[in-house]
Amino acid sequence: MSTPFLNPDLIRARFSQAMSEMYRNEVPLYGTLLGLVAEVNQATLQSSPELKAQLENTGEMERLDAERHGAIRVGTPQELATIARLFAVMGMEPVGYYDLAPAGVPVHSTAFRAVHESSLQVSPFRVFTSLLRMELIEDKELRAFAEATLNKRSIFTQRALELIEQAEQDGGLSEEDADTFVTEALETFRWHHSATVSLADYQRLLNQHRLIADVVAFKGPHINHLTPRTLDIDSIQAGMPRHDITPKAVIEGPPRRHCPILLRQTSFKALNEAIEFTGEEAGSHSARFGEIEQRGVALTPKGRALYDDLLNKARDTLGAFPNESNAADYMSILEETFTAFPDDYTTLREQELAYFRYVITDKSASANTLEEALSKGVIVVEPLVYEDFLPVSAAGIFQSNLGDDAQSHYQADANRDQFEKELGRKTLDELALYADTQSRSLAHCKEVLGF
Ligand code: OOG
Ligand code: NI
Repeated sequence: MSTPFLNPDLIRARFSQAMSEMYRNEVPLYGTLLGLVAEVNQATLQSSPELKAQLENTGEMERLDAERHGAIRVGTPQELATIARLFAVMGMEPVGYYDLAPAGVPVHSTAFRAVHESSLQVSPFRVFTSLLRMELIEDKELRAFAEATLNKRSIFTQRALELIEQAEQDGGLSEEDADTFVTEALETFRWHHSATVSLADYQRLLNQHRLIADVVAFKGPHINHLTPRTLDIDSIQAGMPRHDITPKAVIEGPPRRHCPILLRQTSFKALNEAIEFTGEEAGSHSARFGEIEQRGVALTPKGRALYDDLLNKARDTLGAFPNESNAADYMSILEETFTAFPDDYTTLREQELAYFRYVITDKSASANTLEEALSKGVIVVEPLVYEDFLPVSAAGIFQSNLGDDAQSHYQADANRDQFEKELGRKTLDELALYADTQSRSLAHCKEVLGF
């Protein structure tokens, strides 16, 4: 039966495309970056037929060019709860909880994304969404000012709010309404050249924390970066200076490997942009930056524990926060430390370190056990791509564009319960989602081959 509604996955795909176009117009350097990424991806596919085949088999090839994530920072629980409803219209749910306070950033976050493998294939678009932790503004008077300022703003258009409600009540949006929704929703993420506060108040907020000024002083949660996916992040890191882009000192995440795991990321510094403050005072603000990511296989809890352990070891060995002066040392320590992490898919699977999709190659064949089917080649395994984020890496990305003054630590504890209360629902456990996808693929194989 056909429904009168446009599939939420297609709304998300259209929204992601519209967001990319808006950002390309607003930040031309993002367009430059997309060009570089397309060039490197092309070259990587040409030189690695094995990788090309893997991406074709898993359907990742089709999503590669459309693949990106973005990030926003909201100011109040109401904004967070409504953002969750807005993303739900596009089939995006809050996955994971990230506490950034230990890294000196006064926010906690989740990632809105599609959760089912078939939806991810249509559009893997994700938005890393942070909520300002008001209680971490130490200066009471400034906190009251921030609260009052945020309570005055409304970050959604009237029409967007109406369409969210309509989608909730009717169970979806017609194609025409969906297109209006995309246009209206986009307004929330737009950059504004004018601030809602005076230059003096902006500076008071900035002195407390650059991120607090970014959240409080503007009309809405402008998208602060959009991140394309590359197949070779080391080439991008090396290629950026040739395009007059200066990358951050180190690539976050695991080192370069034969079988990529989790997520590697690099970024370039935020642009300094002219802003008009209230009273027609001229000033500037930097918030928007560029980022590139390379995704690898999702890890099981056991694999993730090993990753966290090795990353901590590498950082302890370095004995300092990775920066320009120790970047080469850090990269070689990281490679050396991660030799303890198996680097072939067979071992990763056998030791239950990573998640895979089981795919039948010959439906007419028979097998008595999974291992038999695998050894006969009747079933092959393909790595499941990691769809989420990494807290230590996210902290590094925040810090690279917030400046050195942000390398403090907040003493506050993580507060997932509070976050979920304000969000209006629970966040999903990302590891359970990968386990579900893996078991669905296995169940299908068993059903067809009858073992
Ligand atoms: C988000 C930083 C984190 C990532 O990819 O880890 C992030 C922000 O700066 O708002 O985007
Ligand atoms: Ni990012």
